[in-house]
Amino acid sequence: MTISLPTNSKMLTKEFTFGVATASFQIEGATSADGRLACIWDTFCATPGKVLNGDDGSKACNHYNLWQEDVQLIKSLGVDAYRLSIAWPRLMDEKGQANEKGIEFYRNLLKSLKAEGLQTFVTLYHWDLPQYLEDRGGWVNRETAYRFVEYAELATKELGEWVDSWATFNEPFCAAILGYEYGIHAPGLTSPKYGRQAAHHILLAHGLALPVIRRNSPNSQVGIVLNMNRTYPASAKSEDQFAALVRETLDNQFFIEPLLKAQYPKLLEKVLPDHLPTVLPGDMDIISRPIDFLGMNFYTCNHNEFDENTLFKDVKSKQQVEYTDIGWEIAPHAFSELLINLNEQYSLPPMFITENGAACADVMVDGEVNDEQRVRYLNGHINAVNDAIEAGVDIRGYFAWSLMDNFEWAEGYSKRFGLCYVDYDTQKRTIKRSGKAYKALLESRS
Ligand code: IFM
Repeated sequence: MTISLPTNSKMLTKEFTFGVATASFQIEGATSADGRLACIWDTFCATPGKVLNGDDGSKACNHYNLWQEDVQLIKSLGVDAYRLSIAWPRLMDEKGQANEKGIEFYRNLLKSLKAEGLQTFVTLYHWDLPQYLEDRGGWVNRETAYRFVEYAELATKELGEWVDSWATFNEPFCAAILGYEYGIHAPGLTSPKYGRQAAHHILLAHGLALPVIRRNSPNSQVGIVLNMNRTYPASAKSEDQFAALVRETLDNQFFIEPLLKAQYPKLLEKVLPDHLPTVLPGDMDIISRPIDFLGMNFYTCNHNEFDENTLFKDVKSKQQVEYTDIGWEIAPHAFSELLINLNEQYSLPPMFITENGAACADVMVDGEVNDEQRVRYLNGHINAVNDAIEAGVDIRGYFAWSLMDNFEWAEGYSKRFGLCYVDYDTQKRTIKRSGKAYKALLESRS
């Protein structure tokens, strides 16, 4: 099994960027080194019952110390670009003063990536909010948006020279809704009112930071990364169709509509008015400021039926389908469909697929990991991107999630998403069969 594209695919030309992605908390470890402050995920991990096996980020992949080796690993995969995130709690102290040691770490990393000829895609916020800000209300507190702008100011002033592309946020849905509404991610709060208000403040922070980033880093592209799933009605019944519509509205449209149409979905006013945040005059103009690109993370699809109390409820597909090790259905057709639908509904900026990948039950045998399911997953989804491009969607790049196995949030280290296997005892990295297949695809480009 290989990963291959039609020979005339636009994805095989120099204009298309292929990369691998990671995030700070998931790989860095060294959570108390060099003045790094505590973040909400340190606290969440330390709270019994929140993260599987009581795992935490203190060691992770020890990337903070092994970054030079990791740059060589990235290079050896033959990719064009590396997507990483910066840990806010490494960069500044509680008073907003710069932490030179933290800045130095990212400066060295970025310079080394550039020296290797790699494009750098950097996310400012991939969920590691400093704990002292959560103690003041976190993203439910509007003030946090202004603190984010100060952080963005510092990060882009100090590091902008080596960054090709800045994303303000990774997956506002997860940061706000999983963290403040469903309570399964840090900080673990459980109210729709909190979740939607947190989402609004994250989007506001994004819009407020845009001119600051552009001023400090005029040669970089600036955008934001959303995650989306396609939700199908469990049956042809109109109530199930309604359920799927509400679910997509809450998960997808709630985030893309403010960015591209300066409004929250009208449907919510009718069916879930308590899911609408408090919006101050001028907020929607700030949130909808133009962006250079929209990042899209995609993994799976949902099937929903109507539920009297919650309006929608997840059910399993009635078809014969395949799941990954994290229980997510493999549905590449949903990926191309989602992208094509969005292109019809919105005037999209250039798009990058900033994450896509599979958690598999990988085993190391005689020094090799034969992750055949992940190879098939990547082949299906990369071809789904190609289908969307053929249908007219302007997609400029694709990043596999992830460079290497890492801390998978509430699942701890139990789920492996990497193209490279990490032995957490020895910190040895081994390129899996999927990593080799990805490399072979990239080498096949003219
Ligand atoms: O590991 C995460 C990542 O941090 C954000 N997007 C989804 C991935 C897989 O769950």
